[in-house]
Amino acid sequence: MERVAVLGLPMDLGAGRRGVDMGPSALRYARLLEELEALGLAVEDLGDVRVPLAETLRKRKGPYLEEIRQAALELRDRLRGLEGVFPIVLGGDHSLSMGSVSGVARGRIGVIWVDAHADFNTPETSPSGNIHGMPLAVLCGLGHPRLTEAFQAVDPKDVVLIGVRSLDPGEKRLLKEMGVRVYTMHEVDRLGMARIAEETLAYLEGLPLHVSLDADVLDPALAPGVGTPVPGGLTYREAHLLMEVLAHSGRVQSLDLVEVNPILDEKNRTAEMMVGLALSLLGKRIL
Ligand code: HAR
Ligand code: MN
Ligand code: MN
Ligand code: MN
Repeated sequence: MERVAVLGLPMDLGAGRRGVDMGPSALRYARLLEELEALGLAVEDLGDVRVPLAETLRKRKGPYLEEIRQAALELRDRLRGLEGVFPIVLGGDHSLSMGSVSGVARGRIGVIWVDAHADFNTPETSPSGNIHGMPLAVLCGLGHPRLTEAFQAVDPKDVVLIGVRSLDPGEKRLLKEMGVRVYTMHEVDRLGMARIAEETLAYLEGLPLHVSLDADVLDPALAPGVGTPVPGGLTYREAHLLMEVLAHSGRVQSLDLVEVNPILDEKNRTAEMMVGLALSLLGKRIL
């Protein structure tokens, strides 16, 4: 039986607004563990990685680089200790993925970053200064040295972005310079998700895969519980099809579910959507 380990990181220090620290609870409340078990998987909840509450840091202004670094390092080390299980990391803002990707990489790894944003800013290009807009750049070796020295983990050529529709000028330039493969919503419309999923698997041929799923890739009509909604996102079927095709490859070995903000959500719909997508990625089929 395939084994799954669930690990939360209730952190919102990297985001511009509060609330994604409650994401892990919302995802558990949406019956992630029970539904995975119903698929026949052996599931263990490893609890949450400790992270300071934003209120305890109030005297200082952000961006809380050291606190985020520390929490992501702890996540990295917890994941490094796991063997023979499929980890699902529950966020939390997307800066946690610096730790998840570094923690699951055992040598070369392909990263599929499914997001309305590219999260490819550096402190120089970021308009907001928010660290959750930077983790993919850090993983590719760009950004604050305190972060790149700890988390540089992937070759930009081993990264595929899907669902992108909001880029800052500086990160646009960096993505092109680094040769990252990007399927924007324009390509989703023109090519269709089936082709994008197949091309992604072919492009990352031979590599074990990590999927980092940001809730804001979904259309905000489906997933209103996010801090930075962008219109024109993935439909229910496009998102599920991507997960189903990736599942069929048998190569995905780990998953992040990030940026769910229950405060901004409607009756936990966004967490429920994310749980449904996780199930598809772990092999749930219609027939
Ligand atoms: N690009 C913007 C910035 O850097 C917003 C990106 C952060 N939002 C996210 N990440 N939810 O995917 O500030
Ligand atoms: Mn993101
Ligand atoms: Mn995003
Ligand atoms: Mn977001």
